[in-house]
Amino acid sequence: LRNCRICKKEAIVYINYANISLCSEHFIEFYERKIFKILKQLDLRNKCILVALSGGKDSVALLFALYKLQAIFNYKLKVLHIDLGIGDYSKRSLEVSAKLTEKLNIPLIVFDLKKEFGWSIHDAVKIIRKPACSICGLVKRWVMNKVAIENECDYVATGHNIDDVNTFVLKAMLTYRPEDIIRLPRPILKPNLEVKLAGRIRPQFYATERENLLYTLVNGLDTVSIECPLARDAKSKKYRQIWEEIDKVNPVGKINFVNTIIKIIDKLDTGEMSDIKLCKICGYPTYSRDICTFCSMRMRIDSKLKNEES
Ligand code: Q46
Ligand code: ZN
Ligand code: ZN
Repeated sequence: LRNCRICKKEAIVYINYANISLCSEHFIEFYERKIFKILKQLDLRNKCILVALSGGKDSVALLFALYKLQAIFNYKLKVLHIDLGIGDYSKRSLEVSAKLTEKLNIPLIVFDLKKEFGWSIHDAVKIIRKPACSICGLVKRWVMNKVAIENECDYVATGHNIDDVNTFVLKAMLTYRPEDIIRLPRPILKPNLEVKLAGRIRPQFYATERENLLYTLVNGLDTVSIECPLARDAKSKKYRQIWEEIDKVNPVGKINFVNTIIKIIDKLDTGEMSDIKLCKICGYPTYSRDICTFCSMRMRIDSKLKNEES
């Protein structure tokens, strides 16, 4: 590590793709600038952003950065924590989320799956034969959108980082899932309130996992360090390791990779959004079907649980 490129003090990090060393103060500035660049594409004055806070490093860093940038953009912040009911992992996640929001003095909305639906993710994975994370992801997306609409929030902000995005794309390519790539999460998705669809922002789209972690450390923020016991996607971990290798060869590769994909899919008109309807059961958006994927799954879980009772 050399000295900070900007102030010449002792550096705490070397950012390989930009070839700069930074001290903690200038790292914070560098990191928040990335978030700023995404947010400035929108007019956020008097808009409400619902931050999805899990208590992990990504979402903790996200909330703290959005809290600091609030003065520049003048948005309102609300925070949602979804209690997934996954044992100690969920208990600790709730604790961390409650402590952080209390410190920042932002009200916390807790959505407890067991209380709201009568089942947790832990219960759902025993019933639905799909990978835990795909069930969990589906539930979280539905809940985030519903809570945002009910609380008059224009956007949901989530803590995806560039490593998540690249791993997702690489996996989709190598397992031949072009439809996943076409639906690639973007840094910004505008709201469509007519069909009760809140917008999405992923302010850390170009931040690495390591930068998110470092941002929580330099700001002295507590995060959940236990791993979710249902995360069994060993393949994704391996794909992540491939990225580490690529990173050694070409540090700008991650950014170029995702930007290449975005450029290509922006040229395709998939017409998907025009096919949007309201689900006959929950009244939230669904693509092409009458009943949304969340409600179909919920019905399956409910009927299975009912059968077990009787
Ligand atoms: S909580 Fe849910 Fe994650 Fe656990 S089951 Fe997978 S998606 S790993 S962020
Ligand atoms: Zn410095
Ligand atoms: Zn529905």
